[in-house]
Amino acid sequence: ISMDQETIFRSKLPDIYIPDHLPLHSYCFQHIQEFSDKPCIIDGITEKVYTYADVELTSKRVAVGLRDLGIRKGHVIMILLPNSPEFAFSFLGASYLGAMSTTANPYYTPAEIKKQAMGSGVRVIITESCYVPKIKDLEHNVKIVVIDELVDEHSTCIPFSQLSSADERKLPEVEISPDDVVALPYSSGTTGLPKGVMLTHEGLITSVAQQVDGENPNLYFRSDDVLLCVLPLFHIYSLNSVLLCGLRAGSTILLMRKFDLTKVVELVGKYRVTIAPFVPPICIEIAKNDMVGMCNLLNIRMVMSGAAPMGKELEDKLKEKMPNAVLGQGYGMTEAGPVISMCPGFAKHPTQAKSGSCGTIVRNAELKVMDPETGFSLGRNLPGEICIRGPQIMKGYLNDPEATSSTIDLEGWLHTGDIGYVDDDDEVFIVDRVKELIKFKGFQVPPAELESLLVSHPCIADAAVIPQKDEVAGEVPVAFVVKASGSDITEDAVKEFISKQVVFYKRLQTVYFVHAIPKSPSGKILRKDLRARLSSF
Ligand code: AYL
Repeated sequence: ISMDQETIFRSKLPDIYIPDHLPLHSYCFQHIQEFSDKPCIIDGITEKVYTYADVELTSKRVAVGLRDLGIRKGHVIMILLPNSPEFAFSFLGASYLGAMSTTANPYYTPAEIKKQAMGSGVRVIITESCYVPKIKDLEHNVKIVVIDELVDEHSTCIPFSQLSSADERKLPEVEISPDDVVALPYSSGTTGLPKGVMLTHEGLITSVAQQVDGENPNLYFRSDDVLLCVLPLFHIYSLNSVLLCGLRAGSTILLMRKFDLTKVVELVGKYRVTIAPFVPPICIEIAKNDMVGMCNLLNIRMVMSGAAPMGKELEDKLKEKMPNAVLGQGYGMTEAGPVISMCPGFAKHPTQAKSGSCGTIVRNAELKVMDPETGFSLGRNLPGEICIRGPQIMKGYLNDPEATSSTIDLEGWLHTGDIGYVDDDDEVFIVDRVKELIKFKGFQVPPAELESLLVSHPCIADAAVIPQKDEVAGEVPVAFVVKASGSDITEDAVKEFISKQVVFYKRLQTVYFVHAIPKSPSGKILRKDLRARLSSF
């Protein structure tokens, strides 16, 4: 392959200085003197307000508290929480120690939590008492901290207040290198089961800086902005683009536990929310709801959508409804650090983006579009696999060098498994996905996980899971199943077998019984054939 044929796309905005030598918490609080008495986190339920000074101090105390529980540099804690101030304190507390946080959905089933906890070697789980029954059998290996203090007297759980009341003066000096891992979200990437994605201090600082730093930030958050944090912090979109970017910019972060349009309207009015990071299904709900219009959402100046595709039609419809706001998309992938491109309309000196576009590539990074057939890079307007390179991408998958090397090539390009193109105005458009991943409302549904559960059933000989388009969720998983000989298992039995073992959004929508799963000579499921079959039904 001749190198001079490579077409590499870069941001039109100049590269910026990034203080990537700092630990992540120091970077987030670097300018704290400018806003230490300002509200940093508001709990939308309790209405409790934490200033920047409060958040920094409590995070340090939690660091000391975690250390008292035995957490040291390189150790892993699991944050199994809905959006709550304790989520932020725990994440930052672990960072102070040079420890890592793996974040998980509290709605996960015991089996899903266990896989992630064991796989990442978790020592402490921070959760709410209602989720303790799900993790009871991990108790020999992990310490359980609960944030709501409803601990009964026989409980071995540790109240969070024990951590948050520790003496911050005992915070140890920890030597943290930019290459140390600080966050360990789980993602299935382009293939297989969920894996620990190693995001380092340098990587996350770079990603946040690519968004909110510099003379002309691509994502212009100001210290007088109020960010609505309704997307779950256990997912990298909210953790990075809302919490970490918000902290760096000195904005106020308003926490909500779950999406409820009435409550959103109430809080947006009450706290004068200016920035609303959403996913497409939320945009659909707002666009469709006749009760909610611009008068309810008047202060919002920026509506962000990401984590799943948003079509031009939906974008146009929502723009009509919220003429005061700039509406645009971010595009990313957990492994990419996560942000790859961002709407230029969000910049301090904005430029217009087209409806349906995912914005332009972030600064201090390189993007190429690779022809999946030939491996050559493609020029403008030609769709191929989006590849991204830069210091923000993951260090690799935890304990999985093979999956790492099939995702990041020898030249440092991370292959996203997304098909897209860059147009004449440098805007990125995603048109298809070649990887296995299914996205239900932006949540990951890894087909390999469901397939391995399916074939573990004695009545199932073989199985394949693929996405089916869905108007509300974007995509839902459906299964093709080959019955074991002599078995008369029903569709409902298969569905129930799965739903008992997985979080709600991984449940099978439909089961199609077939005689064989189409496979390549090497045994790989021919998902394209199945997708074609699905669209012919
Ligand atoms: P993961 N349009 C189309 N597909 C998208 C988009 C988008 N705007 N964003 C993400 N995807 C798909 O790891 C795409 O297939 O991270 C991508 O490879 O759960 C996959 O979702 C990655 O899924 C932001 C904005 C983070 C977005 C993100 C990405 C988080 C999703 C921060 O500000």
